[in-house]
Amino acid sequence: MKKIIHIDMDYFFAQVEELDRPDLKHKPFAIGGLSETGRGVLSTSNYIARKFGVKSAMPTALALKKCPELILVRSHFDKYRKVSAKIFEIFARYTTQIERLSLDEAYLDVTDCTLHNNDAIKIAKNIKEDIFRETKLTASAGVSFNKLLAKIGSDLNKPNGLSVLRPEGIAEKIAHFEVGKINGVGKVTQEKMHKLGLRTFGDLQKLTLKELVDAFGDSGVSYYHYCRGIDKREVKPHRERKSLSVERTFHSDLKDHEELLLKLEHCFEEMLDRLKKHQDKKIKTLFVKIKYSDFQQTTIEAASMGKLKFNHFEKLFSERVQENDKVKTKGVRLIGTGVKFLRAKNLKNQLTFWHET
Ligand code: TTP
Ligand code: MG
Repeated sequence: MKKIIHIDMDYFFAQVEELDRPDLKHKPFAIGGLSETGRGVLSTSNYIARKFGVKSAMPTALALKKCPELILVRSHFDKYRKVSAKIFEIFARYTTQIERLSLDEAYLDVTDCTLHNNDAIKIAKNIKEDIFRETKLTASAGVSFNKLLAKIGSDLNKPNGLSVLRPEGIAEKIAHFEVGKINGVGKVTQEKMHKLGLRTFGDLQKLTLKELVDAFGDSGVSYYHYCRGIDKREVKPHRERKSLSVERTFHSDLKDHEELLLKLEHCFEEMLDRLKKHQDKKIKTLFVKIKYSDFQQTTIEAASMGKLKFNHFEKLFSERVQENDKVKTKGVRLIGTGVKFLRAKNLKNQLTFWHET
């Protein structure tokens, strides 16, 4: 049987900000802001603000309605990256089997860890203590025999919690858990389950495999096992994403400069949208990719110049077109914009994490 720990920092961005602003500790506050247009969403909030119904990803304006006293604090990703690097360095003292889920969250497979008599609960306690000693921040941990239950466990008594879910009689023990706790059951699936009268793991346990597959497709197989506390997924040491790009291929080769710029701008807009998920990473390089009608391909790169703007990409493209007129003679079959992220540092133990420049 495997020994898995899931660690998740408590109100992460907000807790980090508290280190520099102890005055915030007893007040409701959130990370995020209002743009000039009155829009903007919160990254997270402290537990005092949560009592008012303030949540991650909530529009700031709505959060202020729920909690007029809410103090808004700007985010400082460099600080969060530094703390994140520290906690992953701590994890690496215990195992090389680390799967990074985000800046503040990871699965650790400690099945082969020789420290603390290979006692997973003691290991989790020690990790939490190391984190607190070295960062002054609290984390919550879940200890169990698979990923699903370790993750559920870390959320059971946040903040500063440690929960253990043992294998004996597990299906009964988890029968009262809400279906939303299942990995991959998001809002949409949750609503679908609710409509079918499925609110808890116990409700799911009453269905046959076939009934679950009929209702939820392939995912139904996972739900069948998850609702009984069975999860065979391995902890996968994380490979850091190195770049992100969006490209378009055309049915007929394009030659018109203005038209190509328009397509390039569409790529850029979609890329901006997809980059929202990667705000924790630093962008090192911008690039434009062109594939000509004869399949010859070229990439034009430049160092990042702060805030991403379309005219940086436009310039890269236009300069290349001026240099050689393949665009006009051959035509273009694919165009795209992309960014490369600051490279993750490769440590002795193969763990990658972010370092500051
Ligand atoms: P979470 O671990 O989901 O939340 P949290 O650490 O703030 O609070 P909890 O105690 O419940 O674990 O996310 C970690 C950080 O990721 C969070 O501090 C801010 C960021 N984040 C966003 O920017 N937007 C989001 O929608 C979410 C969920 C998180
Ligand atoms: Mg967290």
